[in-house]
Amino acid sequence: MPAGLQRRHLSRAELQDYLQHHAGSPHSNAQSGLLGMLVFATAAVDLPADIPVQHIHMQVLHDDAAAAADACGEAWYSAAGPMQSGTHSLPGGGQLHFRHDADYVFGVITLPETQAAADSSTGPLQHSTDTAYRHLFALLDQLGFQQVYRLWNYMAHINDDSHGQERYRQFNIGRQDAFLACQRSLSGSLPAACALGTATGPLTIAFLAGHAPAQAVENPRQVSAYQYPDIYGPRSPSFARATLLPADRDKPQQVLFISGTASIVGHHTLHAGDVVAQTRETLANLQALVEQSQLDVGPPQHRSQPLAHAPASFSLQRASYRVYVRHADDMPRVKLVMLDVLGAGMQAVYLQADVCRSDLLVEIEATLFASGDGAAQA
Ligand code: 3EB
Repeated sequence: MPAGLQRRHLSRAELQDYLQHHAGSPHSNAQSGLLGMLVFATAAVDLPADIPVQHIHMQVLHDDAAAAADACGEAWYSAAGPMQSGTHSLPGGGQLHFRHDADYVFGVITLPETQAAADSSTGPLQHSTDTAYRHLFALLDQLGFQQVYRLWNYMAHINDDSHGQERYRQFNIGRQDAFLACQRSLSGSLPAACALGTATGPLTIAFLAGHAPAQAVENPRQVSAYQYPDIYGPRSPSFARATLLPADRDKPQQVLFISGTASIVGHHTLHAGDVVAQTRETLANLQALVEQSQLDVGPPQHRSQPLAHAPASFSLQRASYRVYVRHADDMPRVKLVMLDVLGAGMQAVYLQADVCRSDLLVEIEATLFASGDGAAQA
């Protein structure tokens, strides 16, 4: 296996095969390099005993409606020696599963929203989010992995109101409180992230962290999310538009983790009600981010200029995309734009999800490896 971090798309057949062989039993080969997985499926999933799996209750969308009841996933691998797994019980019936080698840690927190806050005006989602993030940061401190590259946040009914506040805004308050309590930066150097709504399921947060310093990348077309004005909620979202994991001697590839990206320019939603125009605007944002990441590579004194001999470059054509579509019926139109802009070779998975502003119809996230071998496609 090549050095460094690897990502692999898992088809429904590969997922079933994997889960059948490993459900409930310890992973047969502790050296296989598997850090953990994300699984998108509306059906129940038999979780393996010692591999962290984030199960997201979302419908996978196809052009062909007959291919309903589907599932897919994404697996993360590293090759830096023996793996170790662990599980912590969290208050309120939650769990934190993690697995790491010498270089990277992947983990999944699942926390039912049953926990009552001491202050009864605070909703359970805000309280659970705060609890989840505090435990996440405590684990990273304990294991000594200080660089968080990517966070995946999923919660039910993201656009519903409760306790006088939209649930996504409650999530943002809980997240920011935990960042503050754990002395984490609220601007500049933040992890890439996504935050999506499901129809059902507990709050679930997956994370990928490591030792190698990553660089946060912001989008020149957008106000940084952590600087959003308070018309979008009393606390701004704590994430960077992307993170860049530079190449080094042991890890010859750069990796670009692009956060959930939508039809937002400045801080405004553009093209309300027009899913095709929103998809095109989102792809323009992704293009701007990839260009910005090339400027951000290299020693600080060169950062305002593209590197003359950057080791490799990212290509939107070779990225792996996850496309969250609010209305399942919109999927074929969104896919046509993706094909039109990116070409027939593009790799994307489409899911039905609620996006965190009710006027957003689509959100796209992407992972890019600067050379071909890190982005093995199934
Ligand atoms: C946006 O640009 C769209 O709260 O972690 C995208 C990615 C979005 C991450 C988060 C939210 C988050 O504001 C929403």
